[in-house]
Amino acid sequence: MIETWRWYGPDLDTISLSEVAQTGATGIVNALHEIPYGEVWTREAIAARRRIIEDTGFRWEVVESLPIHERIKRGDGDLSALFAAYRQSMVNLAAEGVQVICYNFMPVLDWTRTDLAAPVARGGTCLRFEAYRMAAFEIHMLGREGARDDYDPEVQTRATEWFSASTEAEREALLYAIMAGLPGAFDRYDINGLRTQLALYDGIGREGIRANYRRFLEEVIPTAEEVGLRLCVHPDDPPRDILGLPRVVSTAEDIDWILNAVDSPANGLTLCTGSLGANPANDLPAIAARFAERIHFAHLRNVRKDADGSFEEAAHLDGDTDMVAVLRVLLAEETRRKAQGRSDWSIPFRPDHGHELGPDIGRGAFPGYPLVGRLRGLAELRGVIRALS
Ligand code: CS2
Ligand code: MN
Repeated sequence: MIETWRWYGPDLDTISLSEVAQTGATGIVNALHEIPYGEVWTREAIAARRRIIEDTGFRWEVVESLPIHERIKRGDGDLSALFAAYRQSMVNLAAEGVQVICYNFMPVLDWTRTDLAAPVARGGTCLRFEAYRMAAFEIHMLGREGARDDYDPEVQTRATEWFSASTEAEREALLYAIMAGLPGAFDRYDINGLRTQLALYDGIGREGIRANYRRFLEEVIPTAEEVGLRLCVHPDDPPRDILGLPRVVSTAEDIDWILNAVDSPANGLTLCTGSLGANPANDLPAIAARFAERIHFAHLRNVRKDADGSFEEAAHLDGDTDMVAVLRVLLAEETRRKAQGRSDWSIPFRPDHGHELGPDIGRGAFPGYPLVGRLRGLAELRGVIRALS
């Protein structure tokens, strides 16, 4: 397995590549976050970033993400220029030697949490999704019609209690946490902005989003095949509908649909054990085994779930997912690829999120992306991999 580290680039990340080098990771996961969604990543811009990465002794293993414009997800209007731009960025990345592209197909928001610094029992903080806080946001702050139907009466009662007692600052913090999932160059909405974005999805429905997704795959996968790229979709986080938006990358059935919509090795999966793991129906070792051939990238992270749909990010080997079993599946897949004579048999993975620990606190890393917390995760995973190999 190739040990990688997500780095947000020279302008956005507070962690330097020389610090990343000390973690032992050899690969970098990076994106040109400064380029607005829908615009071409030029060969020059990619080459400049690549030089920075390679000059510090790393390889740029994976792009995360090459973002998909909301209009593509909504199937809105003439999309030919957007598809052409996406393909051109892919061609430019391939020309610069980057072979794996991670993306997601979540409408409006990327990952969603209600607490960015929830306390962990022995100290440090983690990201947490609290059902009643999400309910408070949707029902009392956003005023989304139908939101009540998504929550148990008990959760609704707690939501009302929280909201009635909350200060302006606490509500602001909740909005900020919910909007925090999109680091880099992105739109961060206020309540009205979010309402507007949600309204644009009115009437599209699950089948509509799936149709738009199929169209995207049909537009880009042939190019990926031509230039030797592997695309890999990142699952929804959390893996269920939120804010009334249908999500189509949440379960084994969804993944099966996607991989068959355009049946090509270039159409693959980012196995994010943390995202998928937040849905009790998702059996991670089973999902890893079922789709092993198409896993081009792994995000390894663990979650601990509560009965009401809340969950928090546990340490990498704790939580509800059997990480050792997942790694056993991935290592077996590598052996299979090697036996086929593939030169790209080794699967890149990264510790996807970590707790803020000790010196991380107050350092201002992107939520989920501190130095020490991720180093702890990487080191634990490295130990499991070494032992299983
Ligand atoms: C990441 C996602 O921080 C995370 O949880 O795994 O934000 C991921 O980068 C995107 O969904 C991929 O497009
Ligand atoms: Mn992930």
